[in-house]
Amino acid sequence: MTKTVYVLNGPNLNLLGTREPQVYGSQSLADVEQLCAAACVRHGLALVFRQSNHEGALVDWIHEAGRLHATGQLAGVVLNAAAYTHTSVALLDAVKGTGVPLVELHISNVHARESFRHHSYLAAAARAVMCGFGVQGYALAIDGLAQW
Ligand code: CA2
Repeated sequence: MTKTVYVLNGPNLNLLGTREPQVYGSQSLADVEQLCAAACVRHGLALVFRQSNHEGALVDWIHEAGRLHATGQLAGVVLNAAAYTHTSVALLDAVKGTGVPLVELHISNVHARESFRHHSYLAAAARAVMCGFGVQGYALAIDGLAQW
């Protein structure tokens, strides 16, 4: 049975490649989706790739992934919750409530940036945390969860 990877992206990541290239690089979110698709092909996984600027949409998609997890059809969730990483108890509760195996991902090294980016509500519920590899981190995260 083919398992599915959910790659979920939070607020403002639709702007990727348009501004702040020194922090986030110059590739667009569509380019990131291609990186993820290629990684999934390598591992024989199906891909669901989404972005939203709305916290509740991200919660709903974690629940959706949780239903696949309950039936053994989920490989894992790669979540770049963007700014919600640093604010959202709702996303933490969604991950805990569904039990989805989570990779928390950041394009930049959040620990080398402003102190408000150093704390993550999600890290406590994540199976792995990755940051600082640029957009290539998405493919590395899929490579990692494919071994779970
Ligand atoms: O490094 C990351 O991936 C972040 O999750 C990105 C978030 C930031 O709030 C986190 O602290 C770290 C910001 C995403 C906004 O992305 C933009 C990309 C290009 C232009 C403007 C925003």
